[in-house]
Amino acid sequence: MSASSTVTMKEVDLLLVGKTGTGKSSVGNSILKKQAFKTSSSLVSATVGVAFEFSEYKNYSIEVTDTQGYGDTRLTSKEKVEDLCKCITMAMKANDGKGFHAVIVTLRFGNRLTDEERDAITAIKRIFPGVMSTHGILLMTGGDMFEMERKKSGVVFQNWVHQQGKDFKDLLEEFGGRIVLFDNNTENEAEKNAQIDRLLEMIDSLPSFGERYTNILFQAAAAELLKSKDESQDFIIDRTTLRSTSVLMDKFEDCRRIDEQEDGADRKVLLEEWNRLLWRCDQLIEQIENRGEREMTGVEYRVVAMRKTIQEYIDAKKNHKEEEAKYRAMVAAQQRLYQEYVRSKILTVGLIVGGTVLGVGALAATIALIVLYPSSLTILLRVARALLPLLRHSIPYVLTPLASVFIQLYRTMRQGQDKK
Ligand SMILES: Nc1nc2c(ncn2[C@@H]2O[C@H](COP(=O)(O)OP(=O)(O)OP(=O)(O)O)[C@@H](O)[C@H]2O)c(=O)[nH]1
Ligand SMILES: [Mg+2]
Repeated sequence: MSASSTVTMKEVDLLLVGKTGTGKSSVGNSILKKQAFKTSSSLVSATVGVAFEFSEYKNYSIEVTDTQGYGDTRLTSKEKVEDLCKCITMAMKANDGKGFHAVIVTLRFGNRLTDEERDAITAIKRIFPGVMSTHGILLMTGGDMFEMERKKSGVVFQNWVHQQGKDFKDLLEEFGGRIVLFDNNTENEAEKNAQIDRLLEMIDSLPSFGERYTNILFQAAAAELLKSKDESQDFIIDRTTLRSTSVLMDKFEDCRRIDEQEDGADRKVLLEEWNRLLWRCDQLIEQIENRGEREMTGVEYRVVAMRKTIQEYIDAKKNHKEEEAKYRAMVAAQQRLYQEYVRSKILTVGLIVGGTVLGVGALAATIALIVLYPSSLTILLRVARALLPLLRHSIPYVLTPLASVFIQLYRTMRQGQDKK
């Protein structure tokens, strides 16, 4: 187990509410850094009911609950408020009645604060008494549009906020002055992270000091949920598994993506990451198995399947390592042979050149001697005649080792050429 797997993750459960089309689902996707929720530019609410998803970001374990937008154009005014109440009750149930660390109300830059928006906020305040001051955050989407405006006017966001009318300022006051700008369309990774960081920083400094917002309504919803024990138990366990599975699957996809970018990936780090994932899968499977007799759900089967795939990846990596070691050894052997071949070639050339120089030198010296001292010819012939028997006897002793040296050299050269 590596050090990073022991880091305590800070849970942050967020509820997204607001008027239809203000960008709740897009904000959810930006916070989770994945396409978790369906978004649409249609006037009819794209999100129906509630949906939730999870992610891990830095040391935060984030859960986002996205809700159907307030102000669905298909509903009457009364129906809209009732609809929102129903939707938030569903969100509370989906959250196991634990409550939320922050309630994020979305507004859209460029949209006027309409009666519908005010209605929605009044309805939210009724459902969560006092929630805005302790847990509420206003989030303005359309950061890209604001940026275009800023380029023209030169007014930065905080100043723009102060320039707004009384209605807006009153609303902002209810949120303790907390407002954050989000550009859900940005492709800039640093900006994507910076806006999440700004939001998390704001959540960390809420006057609730990290306490979840739970009121009687939440508890009532939880009590209702827990009425039928078996059913609720299944729901709660599945949800916990779901949370971990969702995060693990994201990490699995990340690893797979990095793995495919063969060149950029640090093999050792990647193998560690795969092992860490395997460890987390094992933990999750242990949890599933420990809760006793109950058939596995589809999600749990996915965890088991994911574990198998991760193990296969790790095995493939290890095999790859062994193959790599074998290949390196083979390359080293070839290099050694090639060096021997080069050395033998140098030796051969040296011997031929040396022999030739010596031979030519000796011949030139003899000729010079005979020319300068003709009488030396007789002496030289005598010496040659005396040495002849000796030379005749020594030929096998000289030629045999010389021949074997040349044969050996020839063999080495052939081997070197074959290996090349
Ligand atoms: N330019 C721009 N468009 C955005 C931004 N955020 C969201 N949108 C667009 O606004 C439209 C509505 O976004 P959604 O996220 O579906 O809004 P929603 O509040 O979830 O809508 P409902 O589920 O219908 O209530 C989509 O076309 C988004 O692409 C943003 O920051 N900038
Ligand atoms: Mg939506």
